[in-house]
Amino acid sequence: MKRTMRIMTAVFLMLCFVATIAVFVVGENAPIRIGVFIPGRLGDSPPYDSMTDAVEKFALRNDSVELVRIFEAGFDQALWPEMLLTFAASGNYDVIYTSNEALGPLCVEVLNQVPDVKFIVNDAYVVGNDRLFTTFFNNTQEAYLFGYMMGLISISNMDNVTIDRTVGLVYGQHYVMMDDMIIPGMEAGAQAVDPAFHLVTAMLGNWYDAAKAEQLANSMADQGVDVFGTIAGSGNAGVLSSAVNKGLYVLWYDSDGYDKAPGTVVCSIIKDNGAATTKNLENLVDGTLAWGEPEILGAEEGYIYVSLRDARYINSLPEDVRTQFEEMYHKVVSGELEIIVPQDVLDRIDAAAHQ
Ligand code: RBF
Repeated sequence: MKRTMRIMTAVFLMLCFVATIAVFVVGENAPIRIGVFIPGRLGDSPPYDSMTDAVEKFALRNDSVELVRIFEAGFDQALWPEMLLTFAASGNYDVIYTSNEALGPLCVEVLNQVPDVKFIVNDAYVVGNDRLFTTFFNNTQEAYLFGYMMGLISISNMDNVTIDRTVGLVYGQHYVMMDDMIIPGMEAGAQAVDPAFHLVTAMLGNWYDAAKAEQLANSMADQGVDVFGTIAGSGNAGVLSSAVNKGLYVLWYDSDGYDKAPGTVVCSIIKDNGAATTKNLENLVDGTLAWGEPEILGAEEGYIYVSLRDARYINSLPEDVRTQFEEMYHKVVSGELEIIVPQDVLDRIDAAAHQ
């Protein structure tokens, strides 16, 4: 009898031990392993930098995720499909976080080949894949606010502005969001100040050549451009130096750029990639991320904004410019002036992932 009891106790203890190990190894407490795939380089690309910062911070304060690796794929886009496939197929990640419109279709291709991985992609829009979540921002709205501020500065009494109704944008490459949202949105914003405004654009052809970007900005200045936008990754530095040398102005797209060139960068229109990334990770951990159902975030939801109380903004711009801008800004934030993402644009971005 005593012996039977001892055997039963031993078996019971062993079962407890095995169960504990099992919970520890494969149980609910195993952290979600995250990989970050940067289609480009970190350091000068606002959407990638803010996304990565947010993932890093989230992983630091949250035991339920583990940031395994941040991989910079570099600027040769021909290599991205193979790099993304290898990254995903390594088996090291449960969820891969990445960004930009071109990555939506690339992730779908990888999902068809690698069964156990999921993707979250900022700045992309793909409907209906239950292992893919995309967050899209209302860039038409952001660009409209940007263009409106460009126009106001260009007709202001600030130093060195020209009489031409001309503002300029240097951008990295063609893609749907650039061609059908950012460029037309920016021009519409400037034309809301004065219909005579014209947005001069120049494509850099890559996301890194600052010397070429400077030349492009210089020749724009020769055409009467006095306010620049620059959406060119590491190329942005070239636009900045052109504007600094000529005493002209730059508005910063997506992130806080005032300190890059005080007095030259006179306004930053923020797109809060970091907040969106944090929210997505919270939903991932809670199990509430709406896989397959893209979301669109804009100024009404607080994801596109200008810090109106920032001393660097206040000190960089005359009061009348700020007053006029803020009137328009409040209309956009409150939804009184509705600037929506055209459905045909969304459909085209989505369609690229379903070919
Ligand atoms: N934006 C950057 O700031 N740096 C980049 O290296 C960069 N590479 C891009 C590559 C492709 C193929 C595409 C479609 C977009 C890229 N963007 C890049 C643009 C980015 O996704 C976003 O549209 C802009 O930064 C405006 O928010």
